[in-house]
Amino acid sequence: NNEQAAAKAAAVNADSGAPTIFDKIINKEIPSSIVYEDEKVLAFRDISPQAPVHVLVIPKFRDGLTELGKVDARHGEILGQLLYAAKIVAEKEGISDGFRVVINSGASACQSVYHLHLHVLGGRQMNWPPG
Ligand code: IU
Repeated sequence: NNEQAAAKAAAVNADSGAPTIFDKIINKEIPSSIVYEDEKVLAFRDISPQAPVHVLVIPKFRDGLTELGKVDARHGEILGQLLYAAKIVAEKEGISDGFRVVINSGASACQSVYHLHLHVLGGRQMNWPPG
């Protein structure tokens, strides 16, 4: 089924430390629909949206930020900046009244790109529990 296929794909892509496609998006070598950008953070529309609004928020400098399960104390400031950027994105997208922020960390959470990212989802009723 879909869930198993996603889990398998995530496992295959498990963190190798290699650069990811997000570096190309940051460097604008690959076009993306940017929603918000500052010195340290980039937010762009997910290529495969799971809700009317589905934006990814990423650090511009990965610097060990491959997955949430591997960050350490020195990443505290950027982690806060990413979360704050998610709030700005929600405001810009007009979903401040209700939205969800998701971080998939590791293969069993179906992480597929090993450059830390927050999913900002909204524009429809979100359900609980997530899959
Ligand atoms: P995940 O949490 O690692 O599974 O999320 C990765 C997301 O990156 C996923 O929602 C993809 O649709 C999205 N994405 C993208 O927006 N552009 C790309 O070029 C690639 C993945 I590769």
